[in-house]
Amino acid sequence: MSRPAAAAADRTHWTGAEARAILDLPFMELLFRAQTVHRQHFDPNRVQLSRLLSIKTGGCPEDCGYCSQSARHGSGLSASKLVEVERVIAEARRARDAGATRYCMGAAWRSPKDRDMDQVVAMVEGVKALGMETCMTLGMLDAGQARRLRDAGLDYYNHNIDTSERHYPNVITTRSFADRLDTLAVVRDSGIKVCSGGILGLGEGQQDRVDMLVTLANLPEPPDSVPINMLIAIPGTPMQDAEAVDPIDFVRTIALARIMMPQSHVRLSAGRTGMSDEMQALCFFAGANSIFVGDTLLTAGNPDEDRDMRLLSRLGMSPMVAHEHAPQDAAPLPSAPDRAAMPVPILR
Ligand code: SAM
Ligand code: DTB
Ligand code: SF4
Repeated sequence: MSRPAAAAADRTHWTGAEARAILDLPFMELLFRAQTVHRQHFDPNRVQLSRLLSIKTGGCPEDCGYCSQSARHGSGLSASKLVEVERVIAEARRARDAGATRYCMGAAWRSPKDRDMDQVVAMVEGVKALGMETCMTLGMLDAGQARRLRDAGLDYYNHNIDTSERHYPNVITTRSFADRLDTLAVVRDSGIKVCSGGILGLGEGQQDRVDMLVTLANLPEPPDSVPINMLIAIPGTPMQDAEAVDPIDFVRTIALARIMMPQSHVRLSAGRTGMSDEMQALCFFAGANSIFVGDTLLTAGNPDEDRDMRLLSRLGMSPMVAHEHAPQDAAPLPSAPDRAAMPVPILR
């Protein structure tokens, strides 16, 4: 590969072979290129903090092989009802006061029912009024539902493609890869920003990881946010015994995502409890610039706040402010000695 990183960053159409050649570069070369691209678009010392809340847990009719919330698997999770709007807003306020700038609400649905839309819209309006960025992940959407969410002020909609088109049927059979792309088009066309990524550790090969990123990067517009999850193997699901991902391969995939989608927030998403601090630091160096904070994701665990804040402080990294997207949006960074004395945000 002789193409300089900057030229690679300008690509809007990728082939699997081109992307694979980058993934397979010597590790130091790959990370140097990813960090170079990262610095052209973001402040490398800033990380975006999102908080997740499950607004409707369990009992999902879909069969996603990794998920604790599918009614078709034996994870033992019981189903609960849609959470009250007031509780969601109170939780979001606590998250905001503790430093999170984006609030992501997830429901274990194939798609929202029209009867649930008023409640969901009220959640978006309420969280938005707190000054936070809002994100929802509710399954498949139709155009009318997307319009309602947009009109309520929803900033992002998360809908993952999860893996490559080739590997997808080995993981999910109740909705197709094309269904996922259709929902992404509905979201994009409505004007809501797209958050879409996938999971590593579903038994896929390296080329599946590459092809998943090729699909995302070649969308009419790359997603604004790209969550890269490491499988949390849930007992009772078909993926309970899946082979763990090699940490170096995980970091390589983050670097490739950064190079292929230079302007997107790449989120080091589920699975951080299984990562060392050093692995997470490498992921940040490879271009990850967003994490979920708080000790619970939707149903599974996440590192506790103290560990995360210690890690960010040790790395001299500080949280982005809401709606911060580019280096010019960032407040000036404190100098190194000041950074040592920097207050660590308390996340509850
Ligand atoms: N039901 C909605 C949907 O699937 O579109 C929204 C919630 S779903 C839990 C959101 C995403 O979380 C999934 O697409 C998947 O990528 C990720 N996820 C779910 N379970 C996971 C697990 N055990 N490990 C890693 N990521 C997971
Ligand atoms: C995403 O890609 N990861 C988040 C968010 N989007 C909604 C969800 C992770 C879920 C991890 C498993 C659980 O908590 O049940
Ligand atoms: Fe349902 Fe979403 Fe879990 Fe799939 S990932 S089973 S759609 S909650």
